[in-house]
Amino acid sequence: MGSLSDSQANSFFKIPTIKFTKLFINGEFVDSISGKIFETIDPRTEEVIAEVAEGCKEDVDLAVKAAREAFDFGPWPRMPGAERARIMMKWADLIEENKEELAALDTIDGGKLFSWSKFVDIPHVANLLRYYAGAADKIHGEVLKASRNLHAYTLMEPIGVVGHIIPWNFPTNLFFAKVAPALAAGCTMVVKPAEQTPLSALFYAHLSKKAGIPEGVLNVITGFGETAGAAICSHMDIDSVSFTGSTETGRLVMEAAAKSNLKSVSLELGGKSPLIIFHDVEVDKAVELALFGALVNKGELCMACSRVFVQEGIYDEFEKKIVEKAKAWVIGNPFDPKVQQGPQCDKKQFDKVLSYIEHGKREGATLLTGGKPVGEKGYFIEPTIFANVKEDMLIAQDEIFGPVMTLFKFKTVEEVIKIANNTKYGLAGGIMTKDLDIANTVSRSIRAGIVWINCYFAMDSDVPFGGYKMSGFGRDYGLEALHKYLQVKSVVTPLYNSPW
Ligand code: TXE
Repeated sequence: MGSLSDSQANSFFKIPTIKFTKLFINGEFVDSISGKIFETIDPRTEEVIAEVAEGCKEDVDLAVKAAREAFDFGPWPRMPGAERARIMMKWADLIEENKEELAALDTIDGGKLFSWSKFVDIPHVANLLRYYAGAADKIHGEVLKASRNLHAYTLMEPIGVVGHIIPWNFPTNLFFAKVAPALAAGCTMVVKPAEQTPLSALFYAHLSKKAGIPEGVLNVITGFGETAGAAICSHMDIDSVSFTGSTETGRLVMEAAAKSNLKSVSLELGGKSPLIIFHDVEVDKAVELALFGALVNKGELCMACSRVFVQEGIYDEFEKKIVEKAKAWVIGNPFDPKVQQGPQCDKKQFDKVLSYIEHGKREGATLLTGGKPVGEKGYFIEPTIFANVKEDMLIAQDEIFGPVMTLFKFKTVEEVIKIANNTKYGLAGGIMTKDLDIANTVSRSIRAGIVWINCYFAMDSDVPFGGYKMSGFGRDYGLEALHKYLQVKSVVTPLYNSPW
């Protein structure tokens, strides 16, 4: 149990006492077997928020055992879909009832804007639960018109025990992007939140019990990637792993799956997404959208438009206006409703972003604004914009994952498509134009899992999301995600008087 010191409390919000810091296994909060704990740090202040149980391989084994029992013998996979839906809906209601406290946990743990967590993320995940609850009693196969006098049909069955590995940039959204469809499918699961942001996942586990999710169905193991995360990926009794994180770790996840029981894997990895702005748009609108797409969640967003391409006719005006706006961007305490950008999630990310900024300067890109840390304490970084960026520079190729935008000037449609696709990633892309033909041509040409036209980062429960190329494979959201947690069984019987 931990609580925030007075220095961490602030005038905008009374920060709640941290109630849940233990592992959640088989419906109970328990210490880790080793008794080990780790500290979770407030990125606003660099102070310790709480000590959290550190789960390792042995704890993962226990959690998987509980999930396996619940899958093989428990009620969850066997219950009518409508009953699973009822419980999921109840969970959604409980989440909304506790939205202030939950939002505060993500803000102190990860530096997210409190208002965004409270008014965007939490209502969104409650609706995501309801969306998948609505699907839980509509999971069915097909009757097949088989030849050779056979009657054949398919059953859609839950894939089994699943492992979910969650990153720290969207601890709430990504928890439910994985847990909600898996629950609807009838799976049981072990979730490992990121070590930087373990607190809200434990609160969600508590509410899941209150909602009536049976013991063993949802287990949460807080801990580190190299131990608890790796144990999930190589576990012989986990049937599928859904991972969101870095491309490097994604490789390790796949490797561990291949070397253990060939569990199925889905990976949602990094990005270096382009936003392409054509000269027929209103410049002020384009500036707003580009800043939003690049700086939302302090740039800790896998689909951030970290590369912005502007057509030459409006480039100069765009550059001038975006620099003015970026300079006026409000950085500070994420509980303050006026603040637009809180701290980076942790010291590692803070250092990573600053080192890319230094690299960009050394590579010869022009630093138009930003580039420096803000304040004495906490992991705050100025919104940073580089111009005169060459497409092969590191800052144009690597995922920086911070408030850093690279700006490019282009002339033709053909030219911009080529440069926009010159990346190993393929997560998202954006286009701004009033020209329908251009919008349709460019959206088909961008090699990415989602393309936004005249908007950016517009997510919806029903819209699948995931990567092309080294941004991964498999989709979260939409009915696509439900299918990750299902497998097809074909059932075949002979017809009367057939040769069988
Ligand atoms: O990621 P990791 P990190 C990108 C972003 C960021 C970089 C590094 O560019 O700067 O990755 O972040 C767990 N087996 N993204 O180091 O390591 C880990 O505990 C199993 C993009 O934090 O991928 C955490 O729960 N699991 C991204 C999760 O993986 C392991 C979001 C993510 O951590 C593991 C986050 C292992 N061997 C980072 N090692 C996005 N796509 O949104 C670590 N983990």
